Amino acid sequence: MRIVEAGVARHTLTYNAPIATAHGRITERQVLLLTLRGEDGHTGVGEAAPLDGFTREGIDEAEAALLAWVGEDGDGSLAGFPTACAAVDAALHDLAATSAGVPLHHYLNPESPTLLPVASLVVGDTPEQLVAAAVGAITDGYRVLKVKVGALPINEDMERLAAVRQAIGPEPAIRLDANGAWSPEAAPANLNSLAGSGIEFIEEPVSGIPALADIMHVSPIPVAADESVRTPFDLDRLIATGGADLLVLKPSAIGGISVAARWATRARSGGMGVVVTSLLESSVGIRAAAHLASAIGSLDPVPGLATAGLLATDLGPPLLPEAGSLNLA
Ligand code: OSB
Ligand code: MG
Repeated sequence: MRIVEAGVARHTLTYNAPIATAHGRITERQVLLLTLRGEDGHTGVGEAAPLDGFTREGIDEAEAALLAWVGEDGDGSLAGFPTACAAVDAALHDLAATSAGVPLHHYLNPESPTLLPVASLVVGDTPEQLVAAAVGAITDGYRVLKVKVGALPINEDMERLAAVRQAIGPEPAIRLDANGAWSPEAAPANLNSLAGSGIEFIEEPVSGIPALADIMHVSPIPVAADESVRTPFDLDRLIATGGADLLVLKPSAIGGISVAARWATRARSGGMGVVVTSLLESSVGIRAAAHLASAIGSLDPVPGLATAGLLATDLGPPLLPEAGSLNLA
């Protein structure tokens, strides 16, 4: 459809509590909202959400790329700007689905489910706060929790996880994310000490594809690659080295839902499972990722898309899970 109007606006997202990762604490960040209006009067929205340590470009570069794309100046190429590309891809898909009068996941795949169970990212500085968050998530209906590790000494992570497992019982799944914090030397022992808490998988226990491939063969916990894979070359390399059991797909970080769908096909044919997750962006970005997850049947492991509840300011209608699932109707 012909686009008759396009706008780019900067917004600040804030979080209810700082989110500690091994790359530092996330407290506040800027994102870009792209709004497109088609000649039929319908609008489509997409978000560009660069995040220090997780995306190649920053907010200024993403903004310049989007302005060049909507404007007449420059060639408007989005190559090299995956977060800007994700915004354009999402906005065009949103517009197409809205014009067709169907939810995006149905537009992409008429057989795809409307209810999407998701994992809850639970955060807490002290073991007590973490346990309270975990118990709260289980009470809310989540069956899968995610906990960040690697920012503290391993014995503290062990204690935190043992306390969470004790509090929630054996049934719910717990997945971990070390964001590449551990050295290749320390990782095997760390993985062995956490395995006792019954772990679904761990993202980025070490950093880089060669190190992931080495650790995967000795890890008692399935290994997922996330920020070590940011280009198609990385993906080819990961598949060729058999470097991970699972691939974490963040559409917002890798160029959007079309790119994520292609990478999912590649990863699956390489024998890997895929997990669609958020980049802690607003509900605009989470919504695109959720519809994609449904459309490609990325349901096991469940997507990590329950992060709108962590936002103190959001864009558009919040996409909040109910009883542990997102409703995409
Ligand atoms: O490493 O997975 C990550 C959010 C922003 C930046 C990096 C990451 C995340 C998440 C999203 O953890 C939540 C999830 O994966 O469940
Ligand atoms: Mg991760």
